[in-house]
Amino acid sequence: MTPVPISTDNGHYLSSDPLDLKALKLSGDQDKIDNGAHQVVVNEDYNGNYKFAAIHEAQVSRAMIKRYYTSMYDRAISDIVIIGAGSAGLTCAYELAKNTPPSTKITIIEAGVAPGGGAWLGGQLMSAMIIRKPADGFLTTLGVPFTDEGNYVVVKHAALFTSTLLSKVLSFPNVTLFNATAVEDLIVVPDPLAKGETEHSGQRVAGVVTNFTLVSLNHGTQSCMDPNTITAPVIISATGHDGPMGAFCAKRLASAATGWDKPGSTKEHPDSGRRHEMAALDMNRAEANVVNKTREVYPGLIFAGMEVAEYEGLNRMGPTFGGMIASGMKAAHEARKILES
Ligand code: 48N
Repeated sequence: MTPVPISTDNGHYLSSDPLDLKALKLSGDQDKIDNGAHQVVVNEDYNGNYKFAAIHEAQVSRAMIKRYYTSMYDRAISDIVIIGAGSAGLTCAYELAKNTPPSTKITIIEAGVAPGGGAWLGGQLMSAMIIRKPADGFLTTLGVPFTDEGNYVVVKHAALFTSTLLSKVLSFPNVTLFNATAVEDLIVVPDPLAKGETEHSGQRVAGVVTNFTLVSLNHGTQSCMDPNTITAPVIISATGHDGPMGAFCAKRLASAATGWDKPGSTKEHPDSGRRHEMAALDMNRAEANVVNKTREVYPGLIFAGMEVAEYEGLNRMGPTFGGMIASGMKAAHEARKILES
């Protein structure tokens, strides 16, 4: 094969192989590099001669950039946004993905690099996860093994539940997860037809304002780190009760959309008597109340999981997760009712 002269900064590089990666690099023939035109010689030899397929650094960067920003572009308008990838948010995502048309764009925004929230461990950093019946049915649906103790079941390690749920949720083609991404505000638009529980409706939550979490946590150090937006007719906020941004929408709704006192005040709302702090632990009251109070509390905004306890001032339940699963389920059903109305 006649050598292919490639002009370079310091003279010519002659290569007789047009698929020679160095030649392609020097020629800057990026398309050829990107589509792997160069030779793929691999050797899975663990005796000192292991060979990976050759690659150009640009291929790695472009493979990530293309997918991530295509997703961001595509999900700028979503059908459902779920804020928080903890046990409630992930259960909700699973239930929605399973029961809505595959074209439904379900977008999960998770502030942590690692999704999963508080469900990687049981209580007090102990590993077993306790789930009270009848929420154990969801474990059977997922195929998570457990020990039956009569009125409750035990998953040997909470990470077994969380990792299984995560893998199932991310396997749905219409579910997109943006982790290390925080919701740092809500989009609230006037909507004269919106009727809600508070006298301040006539507005609708119509989307979320996002930023990379590290940016959201550092607004005080830099100015103008402007965020991104994702619009959707239904937002499900399952941001838990602790962590740097826990109970995000409960606090935001209290401070911005309804003019209530700052969250954490014990002053009760004049109409609904709600407080914005979680009450003391009581497993038997807490789990059923969180489930029963999971609903659209503001036009376009559904609370799920411990954020319900924060918003309603309910008891907390400590390290038992059946309420999170059932709340996630109920939030999914509430969201479908809105979408189908
Ligand atoms: O696990 P969490 O914190 O929240 P839930 O409601 O899914 O489950 C709560 C459960 O783990 C308990 O707290 C148990 C039952 N204990 C109760 C008790 O009495 O102590 O997941 C929330 C997720 C986390 O991964 C956060 O990183 C994320 O939400 N998050 C956010 N993501 C995006 N934007 C935000 N602003 C934001 N805030 C929190």
